[in-house]
Amino acid sequence: MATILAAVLILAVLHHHLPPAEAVTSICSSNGRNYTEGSSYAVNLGRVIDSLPTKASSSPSLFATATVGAGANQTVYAIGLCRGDLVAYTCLVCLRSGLSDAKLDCPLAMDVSIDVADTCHLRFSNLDFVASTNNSVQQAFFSTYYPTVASSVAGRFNALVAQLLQATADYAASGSSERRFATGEMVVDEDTSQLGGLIPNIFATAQCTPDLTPAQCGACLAGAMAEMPRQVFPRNSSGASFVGERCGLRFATYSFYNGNAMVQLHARPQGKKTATTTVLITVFAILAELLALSLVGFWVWKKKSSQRKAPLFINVEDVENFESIFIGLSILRSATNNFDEKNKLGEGGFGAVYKGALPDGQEIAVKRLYQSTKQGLGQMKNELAMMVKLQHKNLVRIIGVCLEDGEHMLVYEYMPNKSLDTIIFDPDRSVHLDWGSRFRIINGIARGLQYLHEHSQMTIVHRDLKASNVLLDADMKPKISDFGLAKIFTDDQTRKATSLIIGTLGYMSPEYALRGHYTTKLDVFSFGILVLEIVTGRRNNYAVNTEDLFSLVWKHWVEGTIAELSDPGLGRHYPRGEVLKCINIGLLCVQQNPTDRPSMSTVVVMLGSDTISLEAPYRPAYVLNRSRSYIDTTELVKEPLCSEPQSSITELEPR
Ligand code: ACK
Repeated sequence: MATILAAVLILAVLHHHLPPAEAVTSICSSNGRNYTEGSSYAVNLGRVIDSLPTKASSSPSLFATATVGAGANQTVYAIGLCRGDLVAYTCLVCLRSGLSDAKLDCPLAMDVSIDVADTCHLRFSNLDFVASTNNSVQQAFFSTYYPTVASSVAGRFNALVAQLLQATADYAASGSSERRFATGEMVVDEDTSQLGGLIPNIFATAQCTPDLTPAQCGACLAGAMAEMPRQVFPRNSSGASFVGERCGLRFATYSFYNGNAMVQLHARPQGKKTATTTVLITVFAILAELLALSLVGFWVWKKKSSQRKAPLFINVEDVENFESIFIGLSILRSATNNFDEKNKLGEGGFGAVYKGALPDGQEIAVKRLYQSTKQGLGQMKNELAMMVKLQHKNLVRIIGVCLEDGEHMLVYEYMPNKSLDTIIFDPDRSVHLDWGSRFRIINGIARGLQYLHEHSQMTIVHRDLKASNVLLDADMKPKISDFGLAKIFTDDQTRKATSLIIGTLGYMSPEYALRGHYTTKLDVFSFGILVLEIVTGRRNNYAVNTEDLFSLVWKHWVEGTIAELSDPGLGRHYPRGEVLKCINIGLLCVQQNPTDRPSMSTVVVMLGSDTISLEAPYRPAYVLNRSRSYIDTTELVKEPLCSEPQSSITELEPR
């Protein structure tokens, strides 16, 4: 219990101070104008979407503008800019995924500004903002992975950040780099431990659109810098990005850019007052490095950056409001009418879930752990640890925790449309799920997984993705839930193995089911099954010994009769090309060899593009050694594992 509390306290500290952040942030402009499908604006926007990513990524400055069409509210103005340390391919993938996100996040909006994981920036609008050098639509973002700085050292930390940003901004604006981009590092040699917290090295980037003159760039960055004391510094955040149309700044306590810092500062112990500035003119070296990196794809880059962990320098004593994540038992009792059976939503691994409403009216789902299941407790702890660190629109949000009177409960946002399996496998409900909704659900799940695998500061494998672990909100947006089995991969791990295979039979990849090996490709496999289930409305009923769904799909795929398999609930009117694309992607995801399965980033790009030609899948093969002992999480409620020795879930070193 003490350990749980300690973990919870630390996690609570993190949670309380971290505002939600997502890998892709789309700002649907408040000018509020929408276009209609088929309008000139829609056609022109389609042209921009098709051309802008290629144009920007193939330009040496990784920047492009577009003006397509003529006439008010028919012309589309757009810009696309990638971070200056990227290579063309990474830039292309980033811009494409940003635009496909924009269509999902701001459907039919005429004016959208998009920031993709601090990696590229886009805006399109019916207004001619391209001619102006105003840094409009500027906003500060705070990622979930920036821990809070202990308040006793925050003043010093912010001062160092300001110094570093200024030097980096000056260098970007100086015109030394064609890309109007600079990277910086503050090497902190001072020991501030007596103040109650250590300050790690700080990293920064500054960038303007390359069409600005050095003076315009300097003025733009100065404007962004001026916002820092108001928008950023009061939050005591160890990182932030300040993004605008024409220029932006970012800092963090881990290196998030490629190559060496162009500007390096040294912070020496205070009193000596010798902050020396060494500007390293390393442009040629960096260009050479970028060239060498040019064959490395987006996922590799993201993985590399995700492996650089933000150092933790939180001072627990320093945080006043850690209680905020705790919700009192009495509150939850009254929220659920004393856990009335009528409020029971169902039972999941290790506990029952109840619907409730907090005093402020917020609807919640309370997962109440069955008493004394050691493994259940482990999973709950795991889930809590994951969920407070992860925030994404396609992951279910945790609201609080209750640990009173021997009760262990997790409180989530309530998802009124229940889990996906209650719809897609129910002929009465599935008729109401048209193709558009299904495609949005597939996209959302893909993005949630992409975030887990590649966009967060850690690599996380969910390990139990299935239709019943995808919940649907009021707008039928999907959110991945149940992180009890999820695992974090550390820096040097690309694969893990476990002696106890826990998961759900129909969704397990062969290498996991047979040998306990798992990588992110385990989730990709489960995702593939899920896609095939969503398209066909059929369950992959491996567990009951019927034909595997993917064998059935494969048979129809090669015979060219796949239409026979699509869910009758879809009716006759659905875009056949998109359905076929999803089946193709589903089949690629369930390839026997994990390396033949695409990464989730690739899946997201494939889903968002109508022009990329997909690889043809090999025949998916699956051999399950039934003599191995499995624990199917769907069975856990009926067979609680109270006596399961803790050692059996210890991870083994990769073989
Ligand atoms: O399929 P369902 O209706 O959706 O039944 C299961 C049940 O609890 C056991 O897991 C439901 N459930 C779980 N979490 C939530 C949530 N956050 N909001 C609504 N229902 C939930 C799930």
